Amino acid sequence: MATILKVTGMTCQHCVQAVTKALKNVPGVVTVSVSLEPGQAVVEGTASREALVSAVKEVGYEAG
Ligand SMILES: [Cu+2]
Repeated sequence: MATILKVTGMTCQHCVQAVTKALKNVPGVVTVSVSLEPGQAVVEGTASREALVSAVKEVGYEAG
């Protein structure tokens, strides 16, 4: 099941990598695809949307 998050605050590929890494560390996540433009993350796996959003916030970006 894919979860699509809108991610704001990313300005470059470094940000994309930081968000990708944070999401991959959430238990239950299988694959992560983050794009800068538009700011979005597509996450496959069993992690809850809530857990994904808080992982993104922890590294300094906004997600919803
Ligand atoms: Cu950046």
